Amino acid sequence: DEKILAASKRHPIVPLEKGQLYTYGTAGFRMRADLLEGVTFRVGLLSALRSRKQNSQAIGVMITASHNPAADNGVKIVDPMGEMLEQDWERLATALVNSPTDEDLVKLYNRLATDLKIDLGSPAKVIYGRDTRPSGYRLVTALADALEATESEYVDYKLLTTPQLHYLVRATNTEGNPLSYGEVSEAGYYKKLASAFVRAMKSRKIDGTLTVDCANGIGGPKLSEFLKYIPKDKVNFDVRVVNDDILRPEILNLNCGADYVKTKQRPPPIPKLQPGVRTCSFDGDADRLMYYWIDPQTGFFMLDGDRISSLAASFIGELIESAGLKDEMRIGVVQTAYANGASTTYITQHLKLEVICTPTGVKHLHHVAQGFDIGVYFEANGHGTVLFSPDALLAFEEKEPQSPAQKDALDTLAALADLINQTVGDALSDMLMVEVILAHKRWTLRDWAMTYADLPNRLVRVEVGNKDLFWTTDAERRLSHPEGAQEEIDGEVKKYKDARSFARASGTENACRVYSEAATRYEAHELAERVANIIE
Ligand code: NG1
Ligand code: ZN
Repeated sequence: DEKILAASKRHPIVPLEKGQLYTYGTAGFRMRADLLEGVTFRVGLLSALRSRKQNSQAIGVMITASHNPAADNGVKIVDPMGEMLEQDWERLATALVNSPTDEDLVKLYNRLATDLKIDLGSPAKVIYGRDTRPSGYRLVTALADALEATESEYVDYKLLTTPQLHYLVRATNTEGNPLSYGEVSEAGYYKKLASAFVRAMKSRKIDGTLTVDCANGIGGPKLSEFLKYIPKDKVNFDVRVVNDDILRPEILNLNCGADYVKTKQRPPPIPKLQPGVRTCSFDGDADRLMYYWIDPQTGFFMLDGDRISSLAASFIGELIESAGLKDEMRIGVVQTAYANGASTTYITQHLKLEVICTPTGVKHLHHVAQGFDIGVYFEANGHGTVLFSPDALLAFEEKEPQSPAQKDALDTLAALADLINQTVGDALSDMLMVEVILAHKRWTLRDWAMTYADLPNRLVRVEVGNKDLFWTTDAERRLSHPEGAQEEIDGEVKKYKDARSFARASGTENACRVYSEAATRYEAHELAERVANIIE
């Protein structure tokens, strides 16, 4: 206790304004970096408890604020199989971090150990990494102090993308067993992806150059490193890495990256995008992906998370059919209320696949996707992945192919299951998946874009006095509180053809968001304004 107390005094928590709490939200604790040192120390204490509770398996801690500005940072915990922290423990994280004094902190730490029957004498292991933010170094020092004080073993992987840390956690905990996820090293991650990429391509050709905008974040150097692992004689993958300057931290996510492209609906101004060039953007910690190009005839066109999701679902659906596994495999797509209605219609009516809608936040989507043999999930913002069940993996390995075409389909499915990050959305892995699919289908981005036409839509942020007054039901598509608000929204929606609109409190900002879709751009905008007026 004395060690923890002394260490805690070196990393004091900054008191927030009266009535405000630090909260473990969808992305862990995320805020201005200068508030985070004490928070990170306390997260270190919790991760040590979590490891001891999970039979001494390794727990991950990632220091990143993703697509947020350079002055922010964040800290989140990764569970043993590389998944997000179990929801019940988010409450514990919030409680521990908000302990008013160092003494209260130690008391609560011990109480949690007693209540949860955690043996503080058992071994604990925590592994961690950080993105390129300059504040990250100070934060991992606080984290290491907590791990020293709790006598936990730890490994500092230094600079990593968020999905790499998730990979390393799972690889660490499956090392040497039949379900091994891969070599426990950053190189192991590259080797696994490169080998799966080559197998999935199987001498198919990739057309032209792919330009990758790395948001001036950690994705830049990691992508360049990965490219060295691709055998040039097996795959012709011509990549141009841009916005990969991590030496000037102030330009991280500035006028570039997946979030910029999605919210501004335009390409980064630098480097100037030439018409016809296939391009994609990562976000600052490389877990989100957006594809786009400038069509010489029609201008800028963006392929977001909904498009990646429907592309993956359509391709995997076809492979399952060719592999003769259609009757055994349940394929499903998981979306949130922000998915464009046209994508949902395309997946259900054209691809004839099941779609489930969940609340915002990838942990919800991930959880539902695990219920399928093959579960495809993406948020419209480009964060997502495809999950394969143990039964699906076994079928790809063990089914006796009846024809060369069937064998090819089974091999491609097995390669995809290795290529696609099974722990969390991963921009690098998702990008390779998209490249594989386009090469197999011999599609350009234009062909991909032709699959369906998005409904005109609008997303607005609305400042409200108290966002906690807004309660939702039906996967956030309807308001149950304040009373009468939903009836008013319904009244407005009814006035438009093919329209849909909903309002909800943001989980990451102090505001509400209103989303609307309608038959024309003008109507979608007008409807959003009207619903925003109801909420204000
Ligand atoms: P909130 O602030 O709860 O709307 C946003 C994104 C989510 C998700 C989280 C975490 C939108 C509309 N919402 O959530 O998709 O990614 O941030 O990063 O894009
Ligand atoms: Zn991110």
